[in-house]
Amino acid sequence: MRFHGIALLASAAVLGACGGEKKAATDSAAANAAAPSATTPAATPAPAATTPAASAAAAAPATGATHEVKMIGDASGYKFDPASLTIKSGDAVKFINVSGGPHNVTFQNVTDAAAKAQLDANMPGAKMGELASPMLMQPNEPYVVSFAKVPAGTYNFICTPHAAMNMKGSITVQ
Ligand SMILES: [Cu+2]
Repeated sequence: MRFHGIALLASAAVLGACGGEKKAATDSAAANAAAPSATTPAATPAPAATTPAASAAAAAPATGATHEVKMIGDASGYKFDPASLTIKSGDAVKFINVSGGPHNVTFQNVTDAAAKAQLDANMPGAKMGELASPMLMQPNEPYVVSFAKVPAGTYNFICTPHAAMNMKGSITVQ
């Protein structure tokens, strides 16, 4: 509301005595003020009040080492290799579609709202959904996830198309 007040003052100062223009600005400001509550009544109050950190998450570039995790589908089965690894805060993990794709990486059961928001923000590309990477279609196609600003903890993930074949893993951030 403060913004609209300032905008109106600015309009009045610039437009001076031009009554018609001033009225148009007033109508426009009124429409803008009314729009959010009319279109998104449920979403407006909750995020700001309960999850300020989550709503503010932005992609955080990695500042440490990059660890490789191969995505494999062959005669031995479907797996991430290594299936579990421990990294430091600020490191990144590069998933590589080695064989048997398409594969993806989908993190599951991330219950902490801030962790979920940061991890999701750190996952680039046209994702399949929240915490779900795009499908890696090409051989040797990489997908890099930064764990910068992701809180310490263990993050479990699956490959969505091969979940039934037990293609899963975990990353522990120290
Ligand atoms: Cu897979």
